[in-house]
Amino acid sequence: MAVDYDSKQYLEGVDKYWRAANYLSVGQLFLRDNPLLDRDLTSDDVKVKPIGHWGTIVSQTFIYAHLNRVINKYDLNMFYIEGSGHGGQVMVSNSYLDGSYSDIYPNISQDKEGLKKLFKQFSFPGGVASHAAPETPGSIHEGGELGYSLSHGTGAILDNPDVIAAVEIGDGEAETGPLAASWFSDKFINPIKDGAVLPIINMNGFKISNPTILSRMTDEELTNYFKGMGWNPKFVEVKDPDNHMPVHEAMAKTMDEAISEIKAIQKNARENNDNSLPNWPMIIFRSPKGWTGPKEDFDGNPVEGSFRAHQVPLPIAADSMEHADKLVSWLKSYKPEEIFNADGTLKQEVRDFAPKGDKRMSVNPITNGGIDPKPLKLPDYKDYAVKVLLQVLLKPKT
Ligand SMILES: Cc1ncc(C[n+]2csc(CCOP(=O)(O)OP(=O)(O)O)c2C)c(N)n1
Repeated sequence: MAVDYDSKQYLEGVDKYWRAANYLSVGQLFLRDNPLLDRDLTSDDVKVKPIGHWGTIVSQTFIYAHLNRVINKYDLNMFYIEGSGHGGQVMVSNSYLDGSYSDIYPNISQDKEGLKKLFKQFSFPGGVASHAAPETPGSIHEGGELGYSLSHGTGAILDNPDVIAAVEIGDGEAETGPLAASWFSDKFINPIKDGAVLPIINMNGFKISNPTILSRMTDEELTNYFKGMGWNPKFVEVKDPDNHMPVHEAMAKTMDEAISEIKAIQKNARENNDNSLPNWPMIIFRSPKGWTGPKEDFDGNPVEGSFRAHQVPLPIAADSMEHADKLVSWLKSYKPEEIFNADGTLKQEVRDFAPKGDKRMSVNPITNGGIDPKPLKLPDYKDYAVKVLLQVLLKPKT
């Protein structure tokens, strides 16, 4: 039966996948045991020192789930770049959901024991980095030093006409010199022989503790700014943080438009041998920092939609369990009973939603040495040895 990728039912599947990625991401931040919360949470279940980032996560998992939808709908060859690389859980959670994480690291199995290890290893001594790191499936971009996401995405699609780089860019990252300059990377993209980049600004309003410049600009100002640099911005906004379906509908429609525009640009260029520079689509996604997380801290200060969401948003740890019930209710808000079977395996419909094989962004060949990897053409370094030194060393003793 043909799948209707625009139906309410399909978008509910996108929502479930998104909730699954969010559950895994919060679990990685705080837990070292009891991954399914099937018994009361004790201090032995919680990390001694949770370290990592929260604020960027949920907007990115939302983007990622919708990229999976368009990969499925249009059979795209796409990979993901996480500009705000510090949300390391995003790519780990998504590659666990699509199965590639367990393929690559079989000890992180698709069951309760694997979930426990997945959670424990994150940002933990001897475990995995809290940034998108070289060991993260699908990662070609570390992100620790903000600013290079768009250049890396553009570099990877040159001479790869079928590939789309979906590049998530933080509005804080967008203030770095390298990122601000890299909007002009579109001038190097030949629509006939290169692929495409789809920049998606994760506009959550904050760069750690300060508001961002882009978030203070109106839609009209942003449109003029980006149009001038050769882009065609489209806006998606979370108007009510607790009402998710309208945002799914808006993002699905906007992603469809963006993919149609990329396809139309490439079709025209390739059929008419037209290598003139088009305005490529991009998406500006406004959402609260720390979306779906705790609304307030224990002193009543706002967390969701504020700078307080940037890193670990609640002071819960093995030796600080007083408010641990807040962590449990936060995790349960993602409805884990709809995501996991009792043994910790993923429900079939969650598995089914993920793209298959190399269509998974976590194992796109681009992110693993390239589509057609060839050794670098390097000169023989010995030809460049400093001869004067050699003469001294080789000079026979008299
Ligand atoms: C070049 C550089 N400058 C500063 C930092 C420190 N830093 C880490 S995260 C961050 C804020 C990033 O904000 P944004 O890109 O909007 O990401 P998000 O809000 O999604 O976390 C900053 C300034 C950095 N990592 N790299």
